Amino acid sequence: MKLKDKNVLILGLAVSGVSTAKALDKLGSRITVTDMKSKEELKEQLKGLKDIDINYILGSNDVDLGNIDLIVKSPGIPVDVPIIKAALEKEIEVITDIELAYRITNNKFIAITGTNGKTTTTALTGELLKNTGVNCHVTGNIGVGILWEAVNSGEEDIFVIEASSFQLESTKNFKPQVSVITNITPDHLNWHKTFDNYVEAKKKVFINQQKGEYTIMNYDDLLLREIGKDIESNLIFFSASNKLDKGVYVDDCQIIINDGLKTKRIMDCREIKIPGKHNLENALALVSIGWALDIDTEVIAKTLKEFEGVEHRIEYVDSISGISFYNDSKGTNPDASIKAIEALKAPIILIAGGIDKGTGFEDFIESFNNKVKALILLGETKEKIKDTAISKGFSNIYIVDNIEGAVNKSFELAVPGDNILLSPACASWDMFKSYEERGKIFKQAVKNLRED
Ligand code: UMA
Repeated sequence: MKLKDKNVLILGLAVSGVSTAKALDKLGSRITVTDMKSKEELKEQLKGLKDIDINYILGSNDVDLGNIDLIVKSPGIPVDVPIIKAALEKEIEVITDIELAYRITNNKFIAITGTNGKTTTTALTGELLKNTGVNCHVTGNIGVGILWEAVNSGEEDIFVIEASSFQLESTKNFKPQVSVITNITPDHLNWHKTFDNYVEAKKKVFINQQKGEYTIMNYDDLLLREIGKDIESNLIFFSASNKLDKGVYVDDCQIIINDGLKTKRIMDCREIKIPGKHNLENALALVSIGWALDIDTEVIAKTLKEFEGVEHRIEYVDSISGISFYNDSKGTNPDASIKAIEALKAPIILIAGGIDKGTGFEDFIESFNNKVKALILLGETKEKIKDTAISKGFSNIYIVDNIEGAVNKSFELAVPGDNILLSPACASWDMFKSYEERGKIFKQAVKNLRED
């Protein structure tokens, strides 16, 4: 795609916007940047772009679209904001950064999406490729924004993308060599409006794929099993609970690849370092990716034996007076937090709450299943979660103002042998810049507790 001298509008100047601006500058575009935030609020971002010639419209998204050829929107901006509606009326194309990265490179893309497990599976895939000696970029919904990496990549590099539903929603030609959907449960309903819209966005990860490309999906997710019926590319199912006639599955704790004619044992699943059933599913997704890419199965097994997990995902932090702390700030929806509760031993003191994404908390509370002995709540959803918990008969609940208060309260309630788990079941944006910031503040609070 030719971008030299094109008038490109970057909508949103946060992580993705900065990366997009630097990349478009390198490609010779004429850049306009708009963000609702003021110059003062965007001080840091502007500092990083000071050497680039950019026409800024800050403090509102009130842009004259007259000469704009293309809009690259930040993933978090919903598609129904006035400026996007106006652009679409004028038939100006609106895309996200992963679509543009796909258009400007000839590299191989592996795109991983799903409600949960996508960060871990993406990180695992990055490790797998590194272990085979391939130069890869682990990016997308994680990291510094894909476009700056795209304009600085080598021809043979592989892009391993954690693709969010927000990013996928505004793709058109995007076609990875390998796509993965780990699972789909309700999330981001405040943004997508309906579960169907959310599912449709996720499906865009494979929608352009054809024979010769691979789509990998979780057979144990009934919705994905159904979606798999209409797929044109090579479909690989993986399953933690069912023996498959063709696919990747577990039999008597052994991970098996069945190509339809013969089976091959890959490893004992007890050798996987990262804990929990959900991580077994992530491991099976990885084995499927390795199979699709024809990677030596010993390298796949080695990767799973060595990988220690990602920061903020059921991350062990410390143990003080026999009480262990786990940071699962990446538990940004009920399903993710249910998996964290399942993965840890009882008794658990759970810290939860954050922004309201429109999902219910019934299943989340039901998953406590006598494992959670106390619930500490903060953030926008604290009352909503509290009401749901009480309606389900769970009443040992404490409301706090911030993470430090939550850590102190949980420690006060704990006895040796307890696990204190931050797994909010909600996104962080009501109180923090990101789940990473929330997790780091949690870890700092635990550190302060130790020092006290
Ligand atoms: N803005 C406007 N007009 C609007 C709305 C917002 O100008 O109408 C501006 C805001 O003032 C802000 C910018 O747009 O400055 C926000 O853009 P953004 O929300 O897309 O944030 P980025 O920092 O660019 O981060 C995005 C992803 N964020 C979201 O999708 C919400 C990051 O994923 C991603 O790492 C980054 O791009 C790099 O690609 C984070 C995330 O939380 C981790 N993702 C969600 C999740 O995992 O659940 C999907």
